[in-house]
Amino acid sequence: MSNSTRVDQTPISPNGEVELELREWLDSLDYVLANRSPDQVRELLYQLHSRAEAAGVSLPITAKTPYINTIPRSQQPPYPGSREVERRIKSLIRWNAMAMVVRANSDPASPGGHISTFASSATLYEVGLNHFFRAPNGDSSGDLVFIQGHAAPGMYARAFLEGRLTERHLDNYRRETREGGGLSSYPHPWLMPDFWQFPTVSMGLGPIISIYQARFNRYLQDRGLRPADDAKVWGFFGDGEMDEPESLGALTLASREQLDNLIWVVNCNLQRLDGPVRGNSKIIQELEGAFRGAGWNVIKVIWGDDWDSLLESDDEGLLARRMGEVVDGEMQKFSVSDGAHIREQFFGKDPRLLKMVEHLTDEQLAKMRRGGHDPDKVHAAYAAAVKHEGTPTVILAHTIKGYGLGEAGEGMNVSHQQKKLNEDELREFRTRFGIPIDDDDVARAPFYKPADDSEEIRYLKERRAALGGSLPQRSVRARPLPMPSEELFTEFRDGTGNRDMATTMAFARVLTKLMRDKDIGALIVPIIPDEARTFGLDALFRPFGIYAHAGQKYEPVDRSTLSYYNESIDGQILEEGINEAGAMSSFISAGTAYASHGVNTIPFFVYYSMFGLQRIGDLIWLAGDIRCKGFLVGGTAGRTTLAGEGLQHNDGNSHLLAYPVPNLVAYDPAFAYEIEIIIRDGIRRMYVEQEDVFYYLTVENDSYPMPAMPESATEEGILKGMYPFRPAHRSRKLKAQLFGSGAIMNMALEAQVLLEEKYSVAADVWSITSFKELHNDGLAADRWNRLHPGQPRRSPWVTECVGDAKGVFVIASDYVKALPESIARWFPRMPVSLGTDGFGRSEGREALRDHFEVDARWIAIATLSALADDGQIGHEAVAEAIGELGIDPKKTNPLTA
Ligand SMILES: Cc1ncc(C[n+]2csc(CCOP(=O)(O)OP(=O)(O)O)c2C)c(N)n1
Ligand SMILES: [Mg+2]
Repeated sequence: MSNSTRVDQTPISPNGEVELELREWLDSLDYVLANRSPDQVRELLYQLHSRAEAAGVSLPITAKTPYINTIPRSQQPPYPGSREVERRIKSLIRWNAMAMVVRANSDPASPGGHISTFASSATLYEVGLNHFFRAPNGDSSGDLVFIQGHAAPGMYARAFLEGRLTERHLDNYRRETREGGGLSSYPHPWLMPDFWQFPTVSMGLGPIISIYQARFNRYLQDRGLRPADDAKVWGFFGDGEMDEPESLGALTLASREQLDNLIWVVNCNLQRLDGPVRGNSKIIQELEGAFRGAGWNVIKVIWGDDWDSLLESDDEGLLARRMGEVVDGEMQKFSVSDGAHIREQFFGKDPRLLKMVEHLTDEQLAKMRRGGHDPDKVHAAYAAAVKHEGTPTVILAHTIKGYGLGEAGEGMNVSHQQKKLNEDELREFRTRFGIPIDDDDVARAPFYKPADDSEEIRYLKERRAALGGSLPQRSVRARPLPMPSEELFTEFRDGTGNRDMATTMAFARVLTKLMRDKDIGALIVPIIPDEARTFGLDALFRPFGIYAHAGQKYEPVDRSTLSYYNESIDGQILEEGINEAGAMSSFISAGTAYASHGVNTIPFFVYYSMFGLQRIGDLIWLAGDIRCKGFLVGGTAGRTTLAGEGLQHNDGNSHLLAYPVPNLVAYDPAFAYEIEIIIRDGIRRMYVEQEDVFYYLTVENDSYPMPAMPESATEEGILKGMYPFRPAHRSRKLKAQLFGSGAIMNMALEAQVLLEEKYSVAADVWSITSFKELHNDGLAADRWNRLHPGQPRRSPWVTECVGDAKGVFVIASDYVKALPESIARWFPRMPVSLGTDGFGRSEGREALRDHFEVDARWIAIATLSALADDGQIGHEAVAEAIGELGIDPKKTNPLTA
């Protein structure tokens, strides 16, 4: 090895004198280690450290410990099971997992798959599944286990041995549409709702949601919604995955909240997809520093038992130092090198190290395992983690990517993409893991399952039975809710008279009533990332409390005010701070409690609408996959309705971004009664009918008198996305249909008056509550018609509503024009779309609506222009109106402004 790769070149003993002193100090330490308790030794070291600091000798601040196992052999508990039978089971699982991927790749469709992740983590899972992870059983929710997405083949292979999956399932891995059902590439509850609990394959999301899941489990207990238990959340993640900001972003929350119900296992195979995670340094050490610094209990599992005696005889710490100085890029090389190379390059650094291993053959040296492949070491770490109190634990387990694949990819940079094994490689794998498959057969990579009464299968089943059942496993444990009282949703049917009210206030009112309801109240989980005061939800602080496991250890400065910051252990509100990703993670935990805990909690996550679908869109996608329920509420919505805040805050995008999430039902309501009806129907669909959908609702801070629900309106229309709100006051020759959405509805109503009074156009006004619902409905009708030729046509709801409507059509919303465009083809003639494409501005509402061309005047001009195009009026009339209404035709296009 070249000198340049050494991390620390300070010699341990520059001269004999210092060496002697060191010896004496170490002897003293050995003495107290042998005769005092660990606490006493700790105190002694602390005093020494303080004395040195006081004398001006500061030690570098480091949260890192030497590059050796945290748990020495002397503290390892005995292994509770049969290592031999478990090894055989694990080999069978390894084989079948590998065979699945290899066979999938001989399929002409070549659907791919990954071998190397599970190959590196098989021991980590098997020790857990044989001895630790408890399945939901009876009243107990069991442990919640997040499985690394790319390790999915290992879980399928195990379920195959258990008899939960058939050979056909395995053959249909990544061929999900095949007859008999297939297996999804990765953990997706949407695709395999009885099997997978947590989607984990978008890296970084599993880590953050697991933290909030552990916290939510506490919340349920602290609020008396679940009995207290010792269940754990286990999170298995990749070392490369730790680079995602979401992975490490919430570590301090976990320690602050003392989540000792949370255990992470980071599979440190030192590799990601393209190459080493940290070629030039050490990922395990870096992570140890980050986790310890964040207050976690860190257990390093680096070396297997064949290193124990070497480390025990390493009196001078030479070996530990050598282990600590080898960078990961080189460590990866050692994992694939022969013994002679390891002897020369690793131990050859110091003659004393060479001497340590002179009794070992090259073959023995090459076989010395990493800790993550040693069940004893892994078991010791898990046993310590489940016992640990007061903080979360992370286990940093050193493994080798592609372990067992031999030449085919073990420890190689290409390992992650390795999907094929040639015949020799298959034979070698088979022999190494002792799978009873003949030479003639091995090339087919057949699946192998021993008889049901074989020792392996019996053992595997017995272990799972003792732990409550199979894992992974998902089931809906909650019973449907009864429909909440109708009174909760009728306050605004008659409007607010002359009293101004914003839709945000109307929403806050509905939420408060729900929370006060004796039946459903306790199930409501309001989640707010530091914007409660913005949305007027601070009034909830005092009566309902902000959840804090520690209670409130201080008197809040605003104690004397009505909406003081009231933290309490059974507080109902989750106030997440400036942290939309964390708040969304809480939403997901609360919105899936119907499955994971059998509790129908109903989350309402209220946030600045621009920081939702845009900022944390991938978490919202995950919420769809995991069949999350609840209401996302985008406050201060609408590009022109939120005044002053400007480009980064003015949301005209989110409703378009809601389109691709298939089970997200999105509404942009204008009036209070619409909100009541939408929320009531949401609760009915999600919690009474148990549909796997969730809701997105935008609310705004523009205040105006909330009208009574007009006679023309129907609940069906409100929920389907469109209904007639106000017909023209009188009949005219010129006719128009105006459509408004959200706060822009008021602009359409103003335009109605303007058109009638100034331009003799009779306009009917419609409220559009959901472009997305109208779009989906139209697509479904089109599809049905296409597939049922000759049968009576189905009409989209849009056509149903406006098929016979007269005149020209103009649609205006506070969102991008793609929304009205998406429903345009179901109108009897092409409508004009007005919307807010372009970057926002800090301005007042009126100026913004002029800038984006969505105010009453612009709606009127669009109407007149359409009438002129239709030959009903002259173009000069439009030109005149443009002048009259003070519209500047030379104004720049807001799209590019
Ligand atoms: C957000 C995201 N980006 C990229 C990927 C593609 N990807 C899948 S696995 C992988 C490498 C994973 O490395 P690591 O976390 O170390 O896991 P290992 O397989 O080594 O255990 C990448 C980049 C992804 N799944 N998600
Ligand atoms: Mg890795």
